[in-house]
Amino acid sequence: MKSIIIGTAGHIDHGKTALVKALTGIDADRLQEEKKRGITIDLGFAHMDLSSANGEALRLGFVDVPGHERFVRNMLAGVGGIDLVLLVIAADESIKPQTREHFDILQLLGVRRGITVLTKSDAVDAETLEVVRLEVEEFLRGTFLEAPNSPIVPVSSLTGTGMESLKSALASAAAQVEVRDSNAVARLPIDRVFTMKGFGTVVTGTLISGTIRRDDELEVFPTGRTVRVRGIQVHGQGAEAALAGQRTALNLAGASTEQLARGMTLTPPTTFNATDRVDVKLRLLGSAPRALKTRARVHFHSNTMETIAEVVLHDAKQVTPGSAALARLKLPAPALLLPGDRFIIRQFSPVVTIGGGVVLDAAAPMWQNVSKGRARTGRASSLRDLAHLMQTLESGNNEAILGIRVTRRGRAGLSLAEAVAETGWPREAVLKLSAGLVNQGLLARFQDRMFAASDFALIRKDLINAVSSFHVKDPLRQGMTKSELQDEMTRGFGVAAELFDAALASLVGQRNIEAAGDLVRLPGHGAVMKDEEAESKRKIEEAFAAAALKVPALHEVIAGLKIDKARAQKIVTLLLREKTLVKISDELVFHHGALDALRRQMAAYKVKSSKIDVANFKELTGVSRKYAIPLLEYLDRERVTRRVGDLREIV
Ligand SMILES: Nc1nc2c(ncn2[C@@H]2O[C@H](COP(=O)(O)OP(=O)(O)OP(=O)(O)O)[C@@H](O)[C@H]2O)c(=O)[nH]1
Ligand SMILES: [Mg+2]
Repeated sequence: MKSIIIGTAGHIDHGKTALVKALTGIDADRLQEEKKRGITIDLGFAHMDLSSANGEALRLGFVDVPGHERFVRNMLAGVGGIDLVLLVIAADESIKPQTREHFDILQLLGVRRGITVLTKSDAVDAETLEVVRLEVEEFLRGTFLEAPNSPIVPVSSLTGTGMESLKSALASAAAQVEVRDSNAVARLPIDRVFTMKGFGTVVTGTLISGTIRRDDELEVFPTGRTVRVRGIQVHGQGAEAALAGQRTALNLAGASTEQLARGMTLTPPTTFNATDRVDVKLRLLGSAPRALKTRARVHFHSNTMETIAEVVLHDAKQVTPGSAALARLKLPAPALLLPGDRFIIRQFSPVVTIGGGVVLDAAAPMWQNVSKGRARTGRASSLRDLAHLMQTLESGNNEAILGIRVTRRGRAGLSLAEAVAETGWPREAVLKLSAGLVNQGLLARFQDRMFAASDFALIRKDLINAVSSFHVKDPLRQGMTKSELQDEMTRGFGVAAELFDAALASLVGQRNIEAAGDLVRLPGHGAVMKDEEAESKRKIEEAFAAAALKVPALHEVIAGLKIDKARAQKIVTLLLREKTLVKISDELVFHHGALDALRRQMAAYKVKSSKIDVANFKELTGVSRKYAIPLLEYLDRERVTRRVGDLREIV
């Protein structure tokens, strides 16, 4: 059975609630105060079954909204999830302020279908009814409710006149409504919270996408609490699952009514992130009293949520009435918003509806990162990037949107889970789009992370460059370690390990780079040491080994070699890195064998005495004071000895 949500809209007292009752038999005014005052204050709900002309069974859920100008915010919490609208205009009053305001809101929210109902037809004569109909036709010209696509149906809820034509108009409009995607990620904006005797906490809302099943765990946004679905009712009847487009009541475990409120949203756990900044396309109504300046604060309404937002215009200082702009909205606290979400803005004071728009990006980068990973040539170029980004996000071309979302992450890439969180698309949909882009050579995917193909190509070049310049700088080493190479690449910007590993593996696979154990090098750089250098290396090592603790001055050793000083210095550095030689002070370098022998001497001495002074040390080792002091300090550092006054304790 197809489920459709129908919202009412229109000026106060024009007969919305009476119409819903005439159709469904249900009085949607459920509050005592509403009954007492005869007006609707908060949202009301009703439902009915209908079959369409072709026999399809339809389940219609009604959201009845208040018309009073003071309760527009309640109206806004109700119209977020509707599929079609009944625009209610009383024949005896025609178009009034909230007729206009509600209709503006419907258009800004992108409602695409509806029926205009002229109520109270019994209260006017045929001539007046005709005049009002003409006025209304004029009012609706060029909009989604333009006749004859959307009919104008005169009715009387009092006498029942016109109800049958309204039902058949409803059935044909409902048949045209596209079914919402129940395979998408579930999202239930909460519009009511209450306790039910014997059940506990109950929340209701219109399930705007996905499916919720009994026993599902859900995350509450923005609080982060986890709740469990104990029971489900759809349109007032027990159900195993609620599907997108259905009025849904959930009996929840894990939260009390105080911990839940209208405006919160339920989703599968750890799927989405709340955000306090969104990039949007914003339209200011032609009827807005004044231009909207950048940095202005407005009331912000989306789905059932309401908050305050600061509007920062991307490409202008102000938006004039009737025009549109790209903007970033800053929220005082994080909220769950996704691309495609519609919103309404109302002037801060006095509170009137001035515009609305659509969220393009709820994972909007911070300003300073707008052109992350690329050379910034100032705000102008980042604005161009941004305009391009926004155009793509607005285009509805999901492949291009995924492409741009991946590309802007540069070498950090975008994981499948992050893509789901940014877009609200199910993982399978992301996988499919990503496979298409990989086939076209635009993206590369390594494990669960996607990268722009151009970034993959660039990092391969950078890897080769880094290894070649390593060979130039350090010609005597066989290669650089993978972690040195990774550090070199990561300097400055984050590089995902998946990208580094894949790029290196592909270079090794194509023999652009050679891997030997943990070392990587350019092919042919394995044994680069020339004979002369190898001989010099051996000479240096031998000179130090032979000298034991009475080491020669480094410059003397170097002077005795055939090669130039700079090369010799490199060889010494190499020997130090290999730990063949050990530097114990700026002046003194020893062969590691000599130092090992010294440790053994100290261990042997300890048998005789656990303490040693400088004089005894000189005697034991045969070195002068110039060597003894640095050597003892070295032994202290190595914790072979411990200094106690003038003595050393051997530990
Ligand atoms: N004669 C006549 N009166 C009607 C008709 N529909 C509604 N009324 C009366 O108009 C008054 C307002 O009707 P409601 O249905 O409460 O109006 P509403 O649009 O829901 O008002 P709010 O929710 O407060 O905006 C009530 O006294 C109704 O009895 C109709 O078709 N004919
Ligand atoms: Mg009402």
